[in-house]
Amino acid sequence: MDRVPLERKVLSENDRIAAELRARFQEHNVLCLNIISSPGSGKTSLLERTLETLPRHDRVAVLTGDIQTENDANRLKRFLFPVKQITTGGTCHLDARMIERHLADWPLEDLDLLFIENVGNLVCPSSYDLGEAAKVVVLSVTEGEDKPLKYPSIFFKSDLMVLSKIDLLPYVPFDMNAAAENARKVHPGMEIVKVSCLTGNGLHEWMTWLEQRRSAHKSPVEAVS
Ligand SMILES: Nc1nc2c(ncn2[C@@H]2O[C@H](COP(=O)(O)OP(=O)(O)OP(=O)(O)O)[C@@H](O)[C@H]2O)c(=O)[nH]1
Ligand SMILES: [Mg+2]
Repeated sequence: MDRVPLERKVLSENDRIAAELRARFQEHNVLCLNIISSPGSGKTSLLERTLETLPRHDRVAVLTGDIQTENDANRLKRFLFPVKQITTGGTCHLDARMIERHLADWPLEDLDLLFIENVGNLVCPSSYDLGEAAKVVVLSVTEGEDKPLKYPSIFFKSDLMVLSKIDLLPYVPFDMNAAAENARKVHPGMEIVKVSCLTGNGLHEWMTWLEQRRSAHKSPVEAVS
């Protein structure tokens, strides 16, 4: 089969499984967020700071994807929430089948929030729907403010851009306003938070965004009670 029809077939099979996952997340009221960035932008660090802040009784879990190693899962397990590593063995993105397989022994009725940390890559993960309610793209200040223009797909598809490592701003030439402008050229009205996982600056804005998404996601009955 030619490459293009084959790719199309793979993506439509992925979309089918992702639609099933989305329906299951909705049925059980699980908010699923798919966190995407280039390697090393600070996805796991953001999750570490998030899990550290959330109350222990919160029904939160993480699936974290990498090509190799259990490193990220080991970092995140310290916070005592359920965490599983997905090692893709070479694939540059997670797909819906991997999520389905790794959720098989996690009853969704026990969860309210599922974070998926995608494989570090700004390109491939943007084509693979994982059934998430929203994608979140992380861009660190060491990567250059032009990245939303160079990799528009992921910025277009993400609800939120987390500008990370802002503690490094004194040391790198990075124009925050230009980065925001570029992101909003690709995705008008895109929400943006600026954080440092090192100093904790801006994490409050991220947690506020997260809590707003969580309460908007709850069923009307739950939200009232
Ligand atoms: N200065 C600074 N360093 C940070 C910050 N957040 C993360 N880092 C560092 O950046 C490096 C990569 O962070 P990770 O959290 O592992 O990044 P990641 O996106 O999960 O990386 P992959 O999963 O490999 O794609 C580590 O050395 C972190 O300590 C930050 O806010 N400020
Ligand atoms: Mg990571």
